[in-house]
Amino acid sequence: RQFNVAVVGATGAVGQEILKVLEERNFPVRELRPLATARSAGRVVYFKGGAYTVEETRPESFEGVEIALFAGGAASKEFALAAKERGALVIDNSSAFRLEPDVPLVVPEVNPEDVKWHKGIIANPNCSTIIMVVPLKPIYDAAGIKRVVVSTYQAVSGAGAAAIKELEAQTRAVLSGQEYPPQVFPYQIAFNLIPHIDVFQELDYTKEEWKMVKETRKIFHDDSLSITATTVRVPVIRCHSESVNVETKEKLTAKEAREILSRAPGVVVVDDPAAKKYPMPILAYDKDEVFVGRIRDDNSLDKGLNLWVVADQLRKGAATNAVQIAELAIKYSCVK
Ligand code: 11C
Repeated sequence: RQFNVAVVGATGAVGQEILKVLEERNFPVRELRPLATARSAGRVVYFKGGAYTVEETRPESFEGVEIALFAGGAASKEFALAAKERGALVIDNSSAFRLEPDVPLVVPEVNPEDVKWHKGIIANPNCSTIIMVVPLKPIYDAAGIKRVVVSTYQAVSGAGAAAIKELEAQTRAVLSGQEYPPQVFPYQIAFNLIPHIDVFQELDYTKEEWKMVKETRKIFHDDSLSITATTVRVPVIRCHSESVNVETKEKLTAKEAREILSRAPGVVVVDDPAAKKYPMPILAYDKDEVFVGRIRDDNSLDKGLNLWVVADQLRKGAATNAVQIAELAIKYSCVK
């Protein structure tokens, strides 16, 4: 069976990646409908050798659409329900529906079965959450998890295509001694770090930090999981990195964790300090796997591990995870 597929936000950083992933995985597309805001309508995108003119997203755009992949942003709140009402299965990469009780929040390596109870919308988690939970899952299953302390090093492309331009242009400007006032970020990002992603909320944590806490609990169906996060923007174009400290319920040595992780789906262990092998953004670029290294026993805890995790957040953190969800929905026969 083939499907009529809409991609909403097709010209953005995530939308472009969705088109690429659909093509690479030979997703069964009968008809492709690339959609975007009025500002981007008329632009041309490419899929399987064909050129497609992007149309402005309207409620009627979803007539006959069976799967609607929303890249994220304001379009989800505006059009996801219109797509759902017209019978499309919405796979949504925005934060609009992730914590709604009747919307599954899915990472296929962690909670694939949750796809089965969807009521028209399945949410794709935040990129930093996805990248963390893929390697946490095998540890959770082997030893239980009591607490996670995570600090992120997030690439500018997480904030969209305009943010990439800002880092590139600002880096050139700073190197030539010129001013380049920040537009996307609150401060200069070139040659800097900004410990502030999304808006500040309760207890002075940012929304990005709360996403990592609340989404992880929902994906694991475990409200007892203690998680605390600090999320930081770094001057890297693509691929998020995370320092993850895990306190397990049962003892799991670094050696055991390395073995378990090297067999885990979606994970590649790169961990050979003597040979200077560890994950880095330049290694994870354009890859679908989550790379894990620097796996160590926590010297300060009896049952603790340290991990260094890197993944291409536009792929596994967004586009690939969304397309994998669509593939699962087809496999479980839950697309109308
Ligand atoms: C960032 N994680 O890197 C954000 C982008 O909730 O899907 C994704 C925001 C989201 O800025």
